[in-house]
Amino acid sequence: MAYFTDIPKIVYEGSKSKNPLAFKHYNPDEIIEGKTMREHMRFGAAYWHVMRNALSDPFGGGTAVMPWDDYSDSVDNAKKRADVFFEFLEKIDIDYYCFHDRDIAPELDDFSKSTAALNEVVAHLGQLQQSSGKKLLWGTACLFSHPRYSQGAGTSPDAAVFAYGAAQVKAAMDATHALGGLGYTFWGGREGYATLLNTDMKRELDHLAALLHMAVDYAKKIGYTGQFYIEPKPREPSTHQYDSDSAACLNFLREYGLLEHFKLNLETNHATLAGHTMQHEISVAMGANALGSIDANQGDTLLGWDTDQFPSDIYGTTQVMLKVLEMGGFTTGGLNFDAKRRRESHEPIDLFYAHIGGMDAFARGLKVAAAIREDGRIADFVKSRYSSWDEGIGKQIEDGKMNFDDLTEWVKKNPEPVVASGRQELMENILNELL
Ligand code: XLS
Ligand code: NI
Ligand code: NI
Repeated sequence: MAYFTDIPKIVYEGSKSKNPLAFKHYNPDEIIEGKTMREHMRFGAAYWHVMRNALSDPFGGGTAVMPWDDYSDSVDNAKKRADVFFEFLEKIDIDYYCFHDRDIAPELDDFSKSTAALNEVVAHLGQLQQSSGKKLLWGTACLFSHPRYSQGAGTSPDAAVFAYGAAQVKAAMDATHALGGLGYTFWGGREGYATLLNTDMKRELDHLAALLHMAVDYAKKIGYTGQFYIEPKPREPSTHQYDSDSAACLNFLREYGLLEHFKLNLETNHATLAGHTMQHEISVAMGANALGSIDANQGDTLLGWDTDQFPSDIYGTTQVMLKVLEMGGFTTGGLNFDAKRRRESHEPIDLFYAHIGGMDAFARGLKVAAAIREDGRIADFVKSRYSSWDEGIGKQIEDGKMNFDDLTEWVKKNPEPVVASGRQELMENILNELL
């Protein structure tokens, strides 16, 4: 049964179109820097936000109208939701999706029953993927909603909870593998602490690393070759989360010998919560060759929490796409809309408006980023700003040929340095000129 019968397949109509159900900038077949927009973006939809987010907030219950859902924990209901989700993917023209185990299938009253339900829904999703050509960008296990995880999963003080979490990850990895998932993500929702008065931080971190090592070993065992990701976030729900930002994640992965097995899945709103720009988070990850995938959303600077809004800020999408182009594009990753409608946007059609807006915002970002690269003035300025390192004393320092004594001698023989302007305003002017 079709649910979005009144909604046509969303197509590109160009920037003059006033049709709210059309792309104004996302033209999937348009070639930019030698690749189609579709290939650049690799858009994904988040099962949890599209199908399972009732749009509640701490002050009130859900508002979302979901006529297809009977709100039961039956496998049939779960399968019906999957059908509706694939109808949505088809109409919005999004090629990839992401899920948590507990979004796609119900958590029942014991582990084996939950896993059996998961496997049944996975078989159904496999058929839907087969007939539609849609692909799984990444899967993950929800190790933060159930009360057993209230004090963490991999970092729980209770070893029995760790064991449960590990078994759940194993089942979610099996599901991801069965569906040909390109990646598997760990977002440690409650892998952190509320107070150090009751916490053995070092021990918890050792345990988290042990969980990730077990996942790497299990992937080898079953022949799963997808990419593992960690998704940083500084807080919420935990007061302090161990994977707080790109730098903290990279340090953790290095310390525990995991860096070769993991990349980062970076989310814009999490960067904001960490007090960084997304561009900063991406740059840190790229410095370690560890940018894997992106959870595309944005926060609201007037609210201090993870509002998961659809991206509409074209400065933001431009900066993300500049970095993605600089990296040479995604390999396993993509732009997954980890974004939800506002509580007030409760009608099913709002799902379409929301994703159309996000896709168009990224399409504009891509076009502006490509224009900035073609224009070349910003890149030329950066190159010339560092040109003192290309020869003479700079080159010798970079080549490791200088020590403190050599540099002291050099300073004595040379005039006082005269630093050139950083030209921030000029750079901003050029960006705005091309926007
Ligand atoms: C929550 C996270 C979550 C992860 C997947 O803030 O963004 O949605 O992406 O567990
Ligand atoms: Ni996310
Ligand atoms: Ni988030």
